[in-house]
Amino acid sequence: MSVVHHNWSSGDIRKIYETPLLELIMEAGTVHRQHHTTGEVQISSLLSIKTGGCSEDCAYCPQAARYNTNVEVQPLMKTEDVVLAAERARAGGASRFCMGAAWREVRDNRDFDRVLHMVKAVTAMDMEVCCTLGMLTASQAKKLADVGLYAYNHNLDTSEEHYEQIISTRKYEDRLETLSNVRNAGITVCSGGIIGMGETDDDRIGMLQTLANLPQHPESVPINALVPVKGTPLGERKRLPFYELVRMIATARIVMPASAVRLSAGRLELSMAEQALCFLAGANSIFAGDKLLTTPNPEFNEDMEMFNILGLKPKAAFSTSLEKV
Ligand code: SAM
Ligand code: DTB
Ligand code: SF4
Repeated sequence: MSVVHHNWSSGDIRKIYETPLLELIMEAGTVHRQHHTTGEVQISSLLSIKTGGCSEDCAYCPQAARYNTNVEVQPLMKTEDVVLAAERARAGGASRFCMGAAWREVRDNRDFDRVLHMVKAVTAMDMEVCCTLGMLTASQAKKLADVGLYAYNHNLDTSEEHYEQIISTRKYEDRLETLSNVRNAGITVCSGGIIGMGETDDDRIGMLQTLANLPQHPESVPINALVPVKGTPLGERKRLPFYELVRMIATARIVMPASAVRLSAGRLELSMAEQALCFLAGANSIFAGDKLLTTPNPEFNEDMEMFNILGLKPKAAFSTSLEKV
């Protein structure tokens, strides 16, 4: 039985990461079966509640105001419309609903009050509600916890060393501080990253090491393949080779055995067989719906067909892994 621990050395993780691929997938699959119900994959739904016009300079992001992309700026949505979108998502089998805002940080203003109402309303629908709103203070995290927020997404995105090549308008420490504010408020943590941004294997290993050595593992670890968007500094990057994605998923599964590992952005380019390998390697969640935040995602019906063919069952809300972290 693999044990959840928090003192990973980079050498330990490198050894796992460098295991021959099929062997690695099998090892990750074994760990997965020890901690999770196999064949269950959570369907999460994403909604961009405030789009574009962001002041940050994240090199991958189509929503940064400074890059010339086709994203149309949209102000904060109305609560009723968010609830309608959550109802549609739930009817399609989603048990988690994630609301994203293109903000650098949360401000204590009327928009935040509206988000608190949205969280309350969707939580009352018995879904795991997740928000990703940028940096949070301890008191803002507490307000979100008080209205019942289940999870907060805040990605480390890459290693501390590579971070400044990707974002200059905030520091890695700022990210870690928000994660600790979220944890201390009693909200579950969702944090992962993006691969395919020109990082080295050491950067990937470093990011996993930081996540796996947090005092408590994030309950949820999204692994995104970069979606290159024209107009962003990373818009001309070549697509990430699939075998690097599956290697990253398998390594994340082994170092954080009880966490949900989410096969996130970048699924549009993957065949069903490739996604099946990701599920064997321990991925147990996808974002479904034909749009992520601003970029396309596979058609809902295609995903349902994949679930049927592979014999996957959508995971219910709030069911935890077989061993608590
Ligand atoms: N503004 C908030 C923040 O940055 O934390 C929340 C929204 S932001 C769009 C959420 C995450 O989406 C980012 O941390 C990044 O990991 C992911 N993301 C954004 N653009 C992406 C892209 N082109 N490809 C893959 N992932 C992307
Ligand atoms: C995460 O790690 N991936 C999701 C979610 N958390 C918020 C977002 C992916 C966004 C991809 C680019 C876009 O659609 O704008
Ligand atoms: Fe803004 Fe978030 Fe995009 Fe960075 S990733 S530019 S903070 S919306």
